[in-house]
Amino acid sequence: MSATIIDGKALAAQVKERVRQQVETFSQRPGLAVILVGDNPASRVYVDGKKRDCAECGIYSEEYTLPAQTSQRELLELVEALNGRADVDGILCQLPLPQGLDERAVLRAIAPDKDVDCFHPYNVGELMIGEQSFQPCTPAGVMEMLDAYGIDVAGKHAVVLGRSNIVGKPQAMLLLQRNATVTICHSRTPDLAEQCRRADILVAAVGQEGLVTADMVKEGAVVIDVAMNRNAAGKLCGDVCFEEVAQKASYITPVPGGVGPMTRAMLMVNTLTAARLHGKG
Ligand code: L34
Repeated sequence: MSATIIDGKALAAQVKERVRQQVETFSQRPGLAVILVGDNPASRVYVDGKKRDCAECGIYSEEYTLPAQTSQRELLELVEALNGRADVDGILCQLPLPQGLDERAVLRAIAPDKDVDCFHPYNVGELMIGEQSFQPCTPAGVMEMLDAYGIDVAGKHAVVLGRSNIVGKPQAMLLLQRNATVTICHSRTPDLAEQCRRADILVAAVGQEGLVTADMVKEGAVVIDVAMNRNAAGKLCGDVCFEEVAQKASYITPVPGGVGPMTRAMLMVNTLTAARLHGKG
């Protein structure tokens, strides 16, 4: 069997086109503020992509590029100022933050109704009870991919590799909301390969090149690769050994061109949602 490749780039374009059409019907333009602290080159690429997406969707965007030496206080003051602005519906502070800045405090400072990442504890709590306004972008992008390819989640066994607050944990929640039976595996899981082999849907979000090999995948499983690693040659790659796993899986996502563009597309959806919350729709 050779897997169908899930085209995240094409799907992201469709999602963004839907957002663009919605924006056209709004009385006021949705706005997104993106904060980038320090000079992480990967973050630079992602933030540039997000600004491009905003332009494509007709969403107003502004970027705040701050030096790595920025103080906690300055950063919190910026967030506060953005919280108070009616033209800014969404606020995103790109992670990771440089050493010395308190990520937790910054994420808590963003007004929950502008928290388009869905990282504020209030929104994380809402997600936990299934009443969320926002869905975290990367896990939501994965769900959108499954839906778009007609992959039924209910009753399936989903195995999530990784338990980060950004991906693993919220991904498990979204899968659970859709009636999957969910197993979360992590660095202390003793029988990782065995757990993976039980997965109908396997989501890898660890950040370790070559982690998922073909022997860990059940014949016909759906394999979603969330990771964004650079290999020794400087090439982007995920956690999954793509070529060999594609021989066994029914569906598989590539890196790049898979979950990454979908993460960005879902940010546009969340910004639209925020603008609706603010009465612009
Ligand atoms: N606050 N921080 C906050 N929100 C987020 O949602 C993120 N994330 C993660 C890192 N930090 C964050 C992102 O934006 C990861 N992430 C992200 C976004 C976009 C892409 C990858 C990760 C992406 O566009 N990937 C492209 C390739 C980009 C390249 O050439 O380097 C792809 O095709 O996968």
